[in-house]
Amino acid sequence: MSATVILGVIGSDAHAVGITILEQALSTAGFEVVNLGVQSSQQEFISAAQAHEGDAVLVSSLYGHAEQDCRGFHEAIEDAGLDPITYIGGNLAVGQDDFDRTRDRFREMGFDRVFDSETKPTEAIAALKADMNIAESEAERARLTT
Ligand code: B12
Repeated sequence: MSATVILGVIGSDAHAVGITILEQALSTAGFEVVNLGVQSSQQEFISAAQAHEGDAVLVSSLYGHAEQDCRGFHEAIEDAGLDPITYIGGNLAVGQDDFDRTRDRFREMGFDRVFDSETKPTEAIAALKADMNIAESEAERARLTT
């Protein structure tokens, strides 16, 4: 498997731990990971997706300003002639928001999947494999669900 995933924390957000864990888990699962790190702009995600032919773009946001930071992101991706799978995850709203509403909002903005801050890396990996039609062995499937 050689699917390439672009990963980063968008906007002015400096929370680094989640994407570090995600990077390690995705690499271990066999993905090529380009980790942009924290405080990455929309354009940095797009340039990396172009340069590395990214199959998926994973955006992380913890500090509550994801909606502002992601405004126009999917339009810019389309303008760049790209069509990657896009996920966003983390603490996406300020305070104790109703996550169903948050998910709907980010789905409307164009994200293929939206994950809350309780998401385990195994869930993201399983979703990527499903969306990329990457077959999992029975043993791997069992490992991912434990
Ligand atoms: C550590 C921490 C900090 C550290 C960050 C250090 C660093 N270098 O990373 C410091 C002290 C710098 C910090 C600063 C701030 N923080 Co802070 N921080 C935290 C804290 C305590 C833990 C975050 C963490 O590392 N979690 C551990 C990792 C493993 O989990 P995670 O990040 O959630 O990631 C997992 C999942 O969310 C998911 N995931 C994440 N992204 C993605 C993306 C995809 C695509 C997928 C599939 C999954 C996924 O997978 C990850 C692995 O399981 C949280 C509270 C909390 N308990 O979450 C607050 C918290 C995130 N911080 C918060 C705030 C408000 C701030 C500040 C604005 C505070 C301030 N007024 O200055 C600043 C922001 C600075 C900035 N520019 O970003 C708030 C956000 C509130 C909101 N969203 O409504 C929180 C929730 C605290 C709170 N309860 O109020 N913070």
